[in-house]
Amino acid sequence: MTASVDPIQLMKQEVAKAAAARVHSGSIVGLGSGSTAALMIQYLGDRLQSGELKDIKGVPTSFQSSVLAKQYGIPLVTLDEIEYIDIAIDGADEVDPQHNLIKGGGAAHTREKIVDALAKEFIVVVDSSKLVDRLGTTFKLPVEVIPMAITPVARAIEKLGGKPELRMGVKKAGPVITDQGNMVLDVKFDSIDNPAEMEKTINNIPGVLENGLFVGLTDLVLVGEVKDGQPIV
Ligand code: ABF
Repeated sequence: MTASVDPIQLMKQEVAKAAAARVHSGSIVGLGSGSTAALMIQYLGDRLQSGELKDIKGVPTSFQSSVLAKQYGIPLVTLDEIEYIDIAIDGADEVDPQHNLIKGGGAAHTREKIVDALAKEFIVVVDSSKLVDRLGTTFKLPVEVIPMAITPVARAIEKLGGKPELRMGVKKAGPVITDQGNMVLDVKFDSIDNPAEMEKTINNIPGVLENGLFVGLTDLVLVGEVKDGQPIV
């Protein structure tokens, strides 16, 4: 009996492979988070192992991506040791027609934004379900908040028209805690008409560390889809 392979998983693999193929020897690479970026890290490791790719260094966007990089033999550097990042490859939760993003489904958007914004080339890897006409339609906006400020920040967000919910962890045993030791509010807005303005307005609330709107940062979006049971990029 042949085990059937999930076409969505196959498609993620194809997108991740296409992105990893764009990395050149000698590059400093921002290593994104999430399941698609995880596959990309694995393919970078494969290319290093086969000798096709040499001398790359990774800058992780999360604890998850640093663990994977170590597992697949990608040497890591910190931002204190480098002057620039050549290319960053990361996933997203929503992508609008201008290639603005909502990120943060994995609560890693603060580090992701630092790394992705420093890259000369920022490539986003998604499946076609992430493409939306307007940000905020299918996904709530993640906002990382310093714990002592969670209540005033939630009130300030309600005044902006948002409905914040504290993100809870597995089995709702407690709140999700980010790599920085903070909490996440997931905010439903009726619509995010001006993502650039919303990004700044939310980040201006005292106690907010970073929100998941990534505006004007994306250079290329690689989109995977499944057509007639076959994955394509
Ligand atoms: C990270 O992983 C996040 O910013 C985004 O929330 C998520 C996307 O994950 P996946 O590729 O698993 O859909 O990039």
